[in-house]
Amino acid sequence: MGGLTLWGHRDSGHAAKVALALKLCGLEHRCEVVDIWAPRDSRPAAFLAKSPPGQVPLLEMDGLALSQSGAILLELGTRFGCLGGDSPDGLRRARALLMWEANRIGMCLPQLIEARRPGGDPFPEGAVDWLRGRYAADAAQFDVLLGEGPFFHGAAPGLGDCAIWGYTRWVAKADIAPTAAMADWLARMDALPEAEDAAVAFG
Ligand SMILES: N[C@@H](CCC(=O)N[C@@H](CS)C(=O)NCC(=O)O)C(=O)O
Repeated sequence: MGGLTLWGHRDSGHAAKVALALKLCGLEHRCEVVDIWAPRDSRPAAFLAKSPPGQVPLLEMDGLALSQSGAILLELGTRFGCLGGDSPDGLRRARALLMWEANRIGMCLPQLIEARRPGGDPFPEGAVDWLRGRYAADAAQFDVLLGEGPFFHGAAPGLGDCAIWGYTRWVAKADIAPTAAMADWLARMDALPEAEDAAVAFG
């Protein structure tokens, strides 16, 4: 089947990053839901055939099955010349922000959210305190990286904004306070009609 198909789930901030990028780039696509809380073997065979780890997001494009949210964002930006992918400087900025997000915010916040999920596996003693301490460092770095803004890529949102939005929009679910700069940036992001759409892309 041609066109773009994004497999995701409403609880996946990683899938939301890609949904937002697709919308901001104005790319027609369809969304398919995978129940990430169901056993892996029960997920659709068509999905598992293309995503051996059985994880979302997975983007089908031109016969390719693309995984890893950051890699998908870079593919979209460069292939379609959008969200900073259209210039060497924009792409350099995107790469740095995506690596930072994956190592910091994108590691810490999903785990803090998971630690509070009713029915989730308990975390080892001390793990949540360690994650909260790590988040404090992430939040300070967030403010420095955002700088004068208004977006991480300057006047308009780019690939880095999509990546960082995926989980920072759920700081309350992690029982964490945003910095003032983060709260202002989140308000700007959430005011984008594309972000409103991406937030409900999987129901
Ligand atoms: N590093 C991956 C993370 C992918 C990931 O952890 N996906 C989760 C949802 S956020 C998932 O599919 N979980 C179900 C499972 O692992 O079985 C990315 O950036 O795309």
